[in-house]
Amino acid sequence: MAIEKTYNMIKPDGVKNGHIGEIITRIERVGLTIERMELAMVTPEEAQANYAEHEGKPFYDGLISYITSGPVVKMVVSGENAVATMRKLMGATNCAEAAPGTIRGDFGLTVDENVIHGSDSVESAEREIGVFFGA
Ligand code: DAT
Ligand code: MG
Repeated sequence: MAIEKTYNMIKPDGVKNGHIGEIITRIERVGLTIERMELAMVTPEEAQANYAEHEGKPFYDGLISYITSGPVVKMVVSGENAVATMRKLMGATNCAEAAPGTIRGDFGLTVDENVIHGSDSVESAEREIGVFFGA
């Protein structure tokens, strides 16, 4: 058991399609705590830093232009096993494969507009929180 922090972000399609409230409800309902939250545009610099591991992949340019295309909701979420718990709530990367009842399964249809971002480890979370909220 471990109290962790994770970085989550409701992506431009989630904001545009009006799912902010429902997603926040799911995070609170499971018992996690939203420590910080801000509606903002992602800058190209932040996008490149967040997705550095995907540079050079065929979907990279589309990913950067999508994530910078409209406002997002940036969040620091904390609680017991927060990283894995948020990944479970999010569902599989491709919305078409994400189970019903998950955020991606319920609010998206494709892999390139998949509603929400979540850190994949405690180490990634620390780095991503630094990118989006500063040290
Ligand atoms: P996750 O967001 O589940 O951690 P990831 O880190 O592998 O997934 O990829 C980051 C984002 O890149 C993902 O949320 C959507 C996009 N992406 C991943 N694979 C893709 C693909 N094959 N085609 C288009 N976009 C993709
Ligand atoms: Mg990832």
